[in-house]
Amino acid sequence: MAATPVTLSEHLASQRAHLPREHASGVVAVIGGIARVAVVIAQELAHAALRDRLGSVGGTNVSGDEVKKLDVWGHEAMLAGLRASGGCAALVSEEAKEPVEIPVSAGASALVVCCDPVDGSSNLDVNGAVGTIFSLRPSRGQSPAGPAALGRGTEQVAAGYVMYGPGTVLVYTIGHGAHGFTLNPESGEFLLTHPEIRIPKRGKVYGINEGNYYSWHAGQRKFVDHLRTPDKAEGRPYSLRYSGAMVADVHRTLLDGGLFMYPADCSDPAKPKAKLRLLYEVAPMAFVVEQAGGRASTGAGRVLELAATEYHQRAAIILGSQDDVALAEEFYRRSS
Ligand code: AFP
Repeated sequence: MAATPVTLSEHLASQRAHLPREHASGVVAVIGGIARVAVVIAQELAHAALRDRLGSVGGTNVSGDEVKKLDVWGHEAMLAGLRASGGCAALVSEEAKEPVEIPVSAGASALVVCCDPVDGSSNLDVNGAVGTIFSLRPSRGQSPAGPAALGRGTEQVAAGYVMYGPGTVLVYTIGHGAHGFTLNPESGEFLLTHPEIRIPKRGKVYGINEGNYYSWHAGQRKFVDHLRTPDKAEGRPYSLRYSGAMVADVHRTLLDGGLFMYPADCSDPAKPKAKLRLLYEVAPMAFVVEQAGGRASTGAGRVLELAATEYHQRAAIILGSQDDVALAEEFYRRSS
C-alpha cells in the first residue's frame, strides 16, 4: 500500500524545531495562509477567461509594468489571506508603492512578507505559466513594520514560490532545505512530492531573454556564446528554455539544473539597469536555490549579501547549478 502523503501543514509542523522560537508560529501561520490563497489563485486562473478576468486594468504599477486585472485581484487576495493568518505585520507587494501595514498582527514575533502575488502576468492572456513568490522577514516589533523588509537577503526567515502550471506546485524553505508540494485539486491540500530538492551540480539548459543580448555586460555575452558553442566532450551546446515567468524558469532549473539569468542592461556601463525586483523576486529565489545546493549571483557576488534600501529595488541575477553559476562569474571576472 502506498504511504500516506505528507501534507504541507504536517511538514511545516515537523520543521518548527529548525526555526528561531520567536518566529516559529508566525512562519507556520503565514506559509499556511499563503498556501490557502494559492489554492484560490489557482482556481481563479483556471476560470479567468470565463469570468472576464483576463486583460489589463489600463495602468502601470510602481515598477512601470502593465497592470493586469489578475495582478490587482491577486494582491487583494494575498492581503486578505495574510491578514487572516495573524502572523503578518506588513506586506510589501509588487502592486503597492508603500508597504501595507497590518497593525492587528504586529508584535515582536510578527513577520513582514514581501510578495509578488501574480508574477509573470504578461503570460496570463496566452494561458502561460505564472507564479507567486514570497519572502518572510522578521518585523523585529517595529512600528510601522514595513521598513523591516529592507536589509540583506540573509535576513530572510523563509521564502518560496507557487507555480501555476499544468499542476500547482509550492516550494518553500525555512533555511533547512527546499521542499516541494503539489496541490491535490480535489482535497485542496498541498502534498509533499519533492522532498529535499537537490539541484544537479551542473546542467544542460540555460534560460535568459536573448533578445537583450546587445545590452548585456561583455562577460554575460561571452558566457552565453560559450554555452552555445558546440563541444561534445564538455556537454555543449546547452539548450535554451525561457518562459517569461521567473517562477517557471526557476522551477525547471531547480529540478533539472542549469541556469536562469536576468542580467542588467549595461547599455550605459556607468548605470547598469536590472529588471527583476530584489525583495520579492531575486532574494527569495536565491534563498530557495541555495537551500537546494545551488548558487545565486549578481555576476559579481552572492545575491543574498545584497542589501535592499528601497522596496522596489531591482537586481541582476544568475542562479542555478553550482558549477554553471561559478563559470558565469568567471566570465564576468575575465571581462571586467
Ligand atoms: P511580468 O510579471 O510583468 O510579466 O514580469 C515577469 C518577470 O518579472 C519575471 O517573472 C520574468 O522572468 C521576467 O519578468 C520576464 O521579463 P522579459 O519579458 O523582459 O523577458
